[in-house]
Amino acid sequence: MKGSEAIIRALLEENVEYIFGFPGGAVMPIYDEFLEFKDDLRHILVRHEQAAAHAADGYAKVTGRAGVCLATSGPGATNLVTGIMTAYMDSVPMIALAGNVPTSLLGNDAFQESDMMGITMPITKHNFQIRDPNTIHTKIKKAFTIAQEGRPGPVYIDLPKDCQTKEVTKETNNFKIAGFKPVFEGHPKQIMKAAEMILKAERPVILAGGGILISNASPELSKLVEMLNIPVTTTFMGKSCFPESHPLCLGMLGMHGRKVANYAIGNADLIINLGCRFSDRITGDLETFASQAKIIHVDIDSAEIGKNVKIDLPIVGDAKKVLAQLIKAIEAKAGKHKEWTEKIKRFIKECDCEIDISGSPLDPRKIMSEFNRVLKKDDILVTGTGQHQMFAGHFVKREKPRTFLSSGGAGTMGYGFPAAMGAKIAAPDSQVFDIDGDGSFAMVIQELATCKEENIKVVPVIMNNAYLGMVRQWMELFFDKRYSGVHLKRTPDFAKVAEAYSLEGVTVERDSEIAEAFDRAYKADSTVVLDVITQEEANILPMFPAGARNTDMFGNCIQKRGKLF
Ligand SMILES: Cc1ncc(C[n+]2csc(CCOP(=O)(O)OP(=O)(O)O)c2C)c(N)n1
Ligand SMILES: [Mg+2]
Repeated sequence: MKGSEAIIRALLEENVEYIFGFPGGAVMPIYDEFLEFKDDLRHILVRHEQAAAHAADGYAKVTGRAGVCLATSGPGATNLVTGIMTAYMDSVPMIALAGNVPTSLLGNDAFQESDMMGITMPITKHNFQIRDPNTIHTKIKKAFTIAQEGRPGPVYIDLPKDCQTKEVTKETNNFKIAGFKPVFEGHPKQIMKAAEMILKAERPVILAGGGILISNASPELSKLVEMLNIPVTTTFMGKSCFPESHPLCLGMLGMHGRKVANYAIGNADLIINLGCRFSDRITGDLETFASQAKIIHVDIDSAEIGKNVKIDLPIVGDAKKVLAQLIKAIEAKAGKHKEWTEKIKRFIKECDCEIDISGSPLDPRKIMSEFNRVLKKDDILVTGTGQHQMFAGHFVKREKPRTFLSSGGAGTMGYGFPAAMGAKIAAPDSQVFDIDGDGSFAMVIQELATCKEENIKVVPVIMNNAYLGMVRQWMELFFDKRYSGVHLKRTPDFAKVAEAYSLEGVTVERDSEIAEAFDRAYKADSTVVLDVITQEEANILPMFPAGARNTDMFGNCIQKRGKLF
């Protein structure tokens, strides 16, 4: 068997069903082999390699299994880089494969050679170069283990062309990975201490991060909340891990979060962090962050504990396992914190403000209200990066894990549309919406061809404010409204572009047109682009400036700076 066949067989052994890719000289043996395996492995031809990586990311976020993408060497491989980095920042399991020049030419600046091992080193969990076809099976298996186990992340595999064409003669089979031993169970002593701290606390808050989604710990989280009556705030990456209609759900915290979430964190006496890495977008000023609280931090990656915030009780382990241990340790002790919980519940209600706001041009919140009307529990909402992303994080309610996907750590414009394609492949029975910006969508607009030709139905809803809105907002607020390089001026006409790809495009300008357009898109069999013309200079508020205190939120519902309620 040739190396190219061994590569595909190794992928099949890992139950890979889809591969998002774009061909070229250095991967032609693999593309040739696809023809032999077309019933087992579906190759989805994207129109830019970055989209292949984002699609693999979207697929992985929905399934919890590694998404796979493939590119040729040199420019094909470097086009994957943004997608790999995006996955790395959000701990997404991914296998990124790319061809390379034959081993005899490595390091010679041969045609389309790029040092992807060097380039991907800081943006992958690990990378492999396969120089000997006998190691293909072993290295691919190890790559999947590393990508998926413990804290997940992308693994890059470099495939020099001769390892694809040479015969596999004697496969190696040492699958042990030296030094790789994720810890899943929390230390029993730490669990007991945590249980004591939780039962003693008067104003506890659970801070649930993306780790809850990754470890599928939502049922355990709900159980603990029911037992103890503790309010829950989720990070942007944790959105959907706890039902947002729950009376104890505070919603998202942080810079663009809900004021009740920031209030609760600022006034808590105990924070139970489950799988969240205390990013600067949630902490703001570290000196004053959660200044009244003791902090328990549960994380599978010990390197995250104490990295940004001083911790009182660290627990290294998998969120699901640790939650189960905590539940056992606490048993059915009656829920206390009544005074705190009742107060927080009142504030939560106050925070659920009216967002079905009529008027022309359209208020962005009107679109969020429409999403809350249209989206069913299993439907998936993916976003681009910018104001629209934060509007969605703040206002759209999600109830089921893995139904809200976005690029949190990297904030990658262009993530939404291709990630939505990957999500749709992973969950064909769900409707997949991509709430996107006019700037973000334009970066990956060519993927309309992929949707058309591969029969992938997603609904991009472009919040067309004619601006790189988030940057414009910062210029308005922090640079004396000196707008520079942010006006996109409504070019192109997105509905017409959709038509050029033989897809339906609808421009929405008035309140009265929204519901019909959404319903039409919902019912359609193929991709429909909704170009929603919104107010040009609407801001996503309240917010706190970078590095400020959580309680320094301003704007919108906040009457007096520094006083949230
Ligand atoms: C690839 C990339 N380039 C630049 C940025 C910086 N940036 C963050 S938000 C933003 C504006 C996004 O504009 P748009 O997609 O129209 O969304 P809006 O904010 O208007 O909703 C920019 C330029 C980024 N996050 N990603
Ligand atoms: Mg915009």
